Formats: sequence, C-alpha cells, structure tokens
Amino acid sequence: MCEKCKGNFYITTPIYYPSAKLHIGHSYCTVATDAMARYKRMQGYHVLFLTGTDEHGQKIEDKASEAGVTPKQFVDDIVTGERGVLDLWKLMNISYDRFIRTTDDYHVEAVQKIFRKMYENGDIYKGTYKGKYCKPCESFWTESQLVDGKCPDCGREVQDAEEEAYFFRLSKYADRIRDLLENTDFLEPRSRVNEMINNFIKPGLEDLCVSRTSFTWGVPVDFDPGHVVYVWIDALFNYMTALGFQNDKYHDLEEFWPADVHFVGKEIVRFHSIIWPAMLMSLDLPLPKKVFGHGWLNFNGEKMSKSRGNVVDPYILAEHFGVDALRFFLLRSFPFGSDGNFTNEMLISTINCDLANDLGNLVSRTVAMAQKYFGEHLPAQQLEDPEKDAELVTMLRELRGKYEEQMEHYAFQNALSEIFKVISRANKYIDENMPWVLAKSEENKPRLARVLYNLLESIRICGGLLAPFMPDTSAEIAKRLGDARMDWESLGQYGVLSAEVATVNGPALFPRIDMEKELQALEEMNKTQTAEEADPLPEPLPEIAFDVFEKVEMTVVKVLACEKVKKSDKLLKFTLNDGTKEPRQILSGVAKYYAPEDLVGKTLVAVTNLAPRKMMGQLSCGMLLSAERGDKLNLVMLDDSVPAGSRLV
Ligand code: ME8
Repeated sequence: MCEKCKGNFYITTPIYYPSAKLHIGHSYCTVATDAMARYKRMQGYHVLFLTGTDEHGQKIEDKASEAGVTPKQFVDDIVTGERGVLDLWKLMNISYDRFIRTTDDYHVEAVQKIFRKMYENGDIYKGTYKGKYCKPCESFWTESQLVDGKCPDCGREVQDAEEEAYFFRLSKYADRIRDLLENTDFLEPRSRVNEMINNFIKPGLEDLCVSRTSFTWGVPVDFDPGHVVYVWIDALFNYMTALGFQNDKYHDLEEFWPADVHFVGKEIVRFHSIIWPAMLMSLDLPLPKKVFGHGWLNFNGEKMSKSRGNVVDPYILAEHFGVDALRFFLLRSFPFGSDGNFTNEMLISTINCDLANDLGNLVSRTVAMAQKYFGEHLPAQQLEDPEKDAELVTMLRELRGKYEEQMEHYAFQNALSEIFKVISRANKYIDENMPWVLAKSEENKPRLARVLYNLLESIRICGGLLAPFMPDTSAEIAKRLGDARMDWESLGQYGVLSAEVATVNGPALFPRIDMEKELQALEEMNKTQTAEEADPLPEPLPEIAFDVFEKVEMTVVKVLACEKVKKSDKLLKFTLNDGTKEPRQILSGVAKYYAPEDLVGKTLVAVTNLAPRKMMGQLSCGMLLSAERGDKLNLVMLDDSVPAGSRLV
C-alpha cells in the first residue's frame, strides 16, 4: 500500500460465462462494481477491481461443437473478438485493474493444486454420483432436473446411472456457514440471508459433487485422468488465483485478500455464500468480508435474454444513448439489492428529466449567464445574502457526507438521489434569485456574481460526486468550470472554487431525446434483427472430396423462352441456349418468385450433367442454380457479357 493511501480495497464482479454475447443485464453488475471502485479510488483507497470470464463447462463444450470450432476458439471469439466482452468493458468505461480468464494457465494449475490440497486434507473424497442418464444425449441429470421424468433436452426416457465422482464435504461446514450467515454481516442484503437459510441450510446441506467424467472441457484432476473439476470450484477460486494464490503470476494476496466485497447476482448467491466460504474454511483461509447479492433487471417485465434482440444489446444502447447516460440510468433507476424492470421509455425519460433538464440545463444556463454577464471571469467582488444563500450552501456542505453514507452501503440509487436533490435546489435558486433581473443594474453586479458563484460551486460538487457514475461527464463539467478541483477533499467543502472562476462554454451535455422517434427507431432495428434470427443459416453439409465436386458440370446458359407449366403453381419451363446447337429444356420451381417474361434474355447457371427427369409430364434436363435463405430465393444471374456454354470451375 502506498503511504498516502487510506487502505486497500479489493472488489470483484462475477466472472462471466461466455456462452453467448452479453446483454445489458450483464453490464449492470459490472457498472455497479466500476462505480464502487472509482468511488473508493476517489476516497484515496488503493483499489484492485477484478473481473473476467468463466470459460469451462459442458455448455461451452456443446456450443463450440455446434459451431464447429474448439471450445477455446469459441470462448476466444466471445471474450476477445470484435464486440466481445473486452470490447464491451472498454466501451462502458469499466476501469478494471485485472482480468482473469479461467483458461489461463496459471489459474488452471492453481485449481489443480487447490483440488489436490482438499483431497489430501480429506475434504474431497471419491464416491459415486447417482443420477439419471440420457443415452442419446450422453448427459447425466439429477431427479429434479428432469421434465416429467424425462430428459430435459430431448424429452426421451432416462435410465438410472452411476458415475464415479469426487465429492466435497459441504455437510461438515453446515453449522459454521449457518452461523456466518445468521450472526454476521457477511451476506447482504439481509433478505438474501433468509433465502439461503430457508432454501438450503434448513433442508440440510449435502456433500457436493465436484468432478465430472461425462465431458472434458474443464480443469483436469491431475491425479485421476478422466475427471475434470466442477466448473463452480474452478470459477470461485478465480478471486484468489488472480491475486497469486497457488501461482507465481501475481503476488498480491497479502495486500488484497480477504476481498472487501464480491458483487454477485441473486441466482449465484448460493455459490458465494455457502460453497465458497465452506471451501475457504476447508483450506483454513480468511473469508471475504462481504458478499452482496444484487437483483435482476427484467426487460419489459420479462426475463432478459439476448433473444429479445437489439433492445437489450449494450452496444446498441450505448451507441444510441451514450455510455454515461446508460451507466447512470442503470444505477439511478433501480435499488441495487432488488429486481428492476428495464424499459426503453424509462431510460429515455430518465435521460430527459435528470440529465437533459436538471443537470444539463443547470450547467448550460449557469455557464451561459456567467459569460454573458461577466465575460471570461467572475469578478472577485461578490455579495453574499445569508438568508437567500443559506439553504443551498448548507446542502452543499452536507452533500458529501450524505452521499458517502449511501455509497458505503452500496445504495447507489440513494447516493444519486442526494446529488439530484441539490441539483434541483440549485435550479430553484436560479428562479428565486432571477439573475437576469439582477443583471439589469450595475449596483446588483456583486450580488449577481455571488449567485453565479454559488451555482458554479453546486455544479462542481455535484459534478465531482457524479464521477464514479459518469466519468466522462464529470471530467467535462470540470473543464467547463475552468478545470475545477474535484478531488475527494474538495468535494466535502464549500468555497473551493476560486471567486474569479473562468468558465468554458460547450454544447449541451445531454440533448433532449424525442421519445416517440427514438422508440420507433429502436423498434425498427429490432424488427430487422428478429427477421434475421427467424432465418437461421442452414445446417452445414458434410465435407466432400475435390474429385466429387469436379464431377458437377456447371454451365452458363441464356434464357431463350420461359413460360408457366400448366397446372403447376411452382414450375417454370425454360428453353435455354447452353452453347450447343440444341436448345436445352429445364423445369425450375421459381414461379413464386419471377414472372416468366422478366427472365427472357437473362444469363443463368445450370447443372447440365444431371440425369434428366420428368416433372408434371415434361422432361427437365438439368437444374438452374439459385440462392435460398428462409423464404427468399434468387436465381444465380451473371453478367450478360459471359457467353453461353462457359463452364464454371
Ligand atoms: O453466473 N440482471 O456467469 P453469468 C442483472 N460464471 N444481472 C444479471 C442479469 C440480469 N438480467 N443477467 C445476468 C455466472 N446477470 C458465473 C459466475 S463467479 C465465480 C461465476 C448477472 O455470465 C448474473 O446475476 O451467467 C451474474 O451475477 C452475472 O450476470 C454473470 O452471469
């Protein structure tokens, strides 16, 4: 720790499962963690903010095989590829200090050592995993995972099965975990403690199966080939391996462990507040100081998922509304510990009310008035009016303390409310003091200067305290106030800005959004994406040898005549010049897509060595090539300059 630092602060997000690209719900926790990390840095702490990706497990193995790539290629694309996880955090201005991937060598080796240690101390033992097995899917299921007693994936019958597996003695730690949850502040909010006690502790903690043999994409158990470590054991230890636990890549354990807080979504609180401390107890390691289980964001009242289309795509939202506005909205609108319902209407109205009207207007009106009435600098000669100024000035003096109290409890929404109470008060102060009236007489100029000074000081303090939420906006505000001080100490004091402050003009911080127009634009974009999703790419065909391909004769043909085939809705009869003297007849099922007269004279491609066959009583000697996707079809057409009879090679 540096001498000047207040202390160390270690904060983590869950490491994301890269089985698909992230949606805005995933950004929620990371933005909250970022706000907390920036706040602690602002206070003077030496912060380590860890995030990363959790890359092992059967789901990834399956998805990769569906995509025809290796699991590593699959996760690399989602993590480091274009618009992947790393790009997203860059876009969202996430100031993480370290990024861990559970496929990193140092982590894999550390997990192997950890697993062995727990095996050697007797807390991991070999047993038999009893469950249900679906043969066609090669999958093990527990009784509770079955749907109507059948395989949840394919709906077929399952059979009783036994698999050799390693188990962790979770039951041994039940009493200590109960004590931790009930009698300390380890887990917050308190409502989550009740969930854990009632749903998991009271029914009795059973030993946990911590290895698998039914797939291979995981950390191998080094002393028993064929077993891979259960993905949650692998994942949870990221919080320590990323500091150097059981590896030489990092050396920060002493400084940063135990973690100050793990932020996690409510559905993974069980892993973090029961399994994680039990494993740490097994290894006699200090427990993290706190686990905070935040709520879920739903979208229009339903569970958020990428299949809802562009509207939940964080890239699209950030590009449309701006990164700071999006970050602000996530933390301003929903209490962190509870579920929230994300709607685009709410996003736009929050931007319009809080950011365009209240904050944006305060900044632009104040700076514009300062420049209009005094030019570059405010004058040093200023006149206080204790009665008229008292309320605003007191609020400014108290704001940092109130904000701090909320931030220390991860109550981001309340911390922002405190700031916006002052912003509203400052706007009201403009109306009460009517600077435009004061400006009319020279004699009132000192009072006018003081009114503007108080407004600029309000903007400085509020803008500074907004930095963890909207870092770019806060920096821009500092610039508009002539590079005003916004360090933590200065934000707790009124009167830091120099009396002769020089302001800088600029465009509106948050232009008003036309709600109707914007909602329509988002809707349109979504339609396009949904249509694309409705026409998925066809299944790839098996590989063929080159000599098989070579046997297909593809010839350029010109349409001499074209007509409908009687009694058929589908077929058109083509008379074609294939470069030989004899015209060739081909029947093709394109009647739904083309009028026959439009095709005469066109240059097409035909497979000309297909065995002739009869369709609707007429002979078809070959096949015209067309491109198909969903319900769209296009004949392959070439430039008319290509002569009939040319071969495609
Ligand atoms: O759980 N609203 O990864 P993950 C709020 N790999 N939060 C949401 C959300 C939503 N709509 N959807 C997802 C994992 N999240 C594990 C973590 S940690 C050792 C391993 C949150 O990618 C979710 O609650 O499925 C979780 O905290 C995080 O996104 C990552 O989810």
